[in-house]
Amino acid sequence: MADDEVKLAQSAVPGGDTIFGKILRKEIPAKFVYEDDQCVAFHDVNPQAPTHILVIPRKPIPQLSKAGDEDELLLGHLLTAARKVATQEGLDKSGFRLVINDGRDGAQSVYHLHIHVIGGRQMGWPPG
Ligand code: TR5
Repeated sequence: MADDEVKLAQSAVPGGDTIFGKILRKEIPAKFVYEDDQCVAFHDVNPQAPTHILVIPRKPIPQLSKAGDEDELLLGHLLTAARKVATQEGLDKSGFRLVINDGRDGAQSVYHLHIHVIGGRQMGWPPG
């Protein structure tokens, strides 16, 4: 992750409406590569790999640690949607990575839960 993205994440404040809320309400144009009644997926504006797509729930859960037990089915649904997106993008053949950043130490910069679907190149480990 780039240093400026970490700085952005350190200054990001949880709570309130987010840029992803505006995308969901179509106040900001975004081409959805996948959508259903519970979530949408669109390209990350600052891709970290040849394919970098974000899957977000329509329900405005700010971060994974703030999800409730009642969100169990939705969380499973998001993982299923991420799998469908990865397959749709042809990533299932060589593999891919899913990432959920949570809070400051997790370098979360947008406080609307999202799964990063990243692929198209060899990933490294450990993550930065
Ligand atoms: O750091 P976290 O896990 O919170 O990830 C937030 C992601 O949102 C980053 O990878 C950003 O590049 C991405 N992002 C930020 C904006 C944005 C976006 N992806 C698509 N479209 C975006 N718009 C229109 N505006 C952003 N500020």
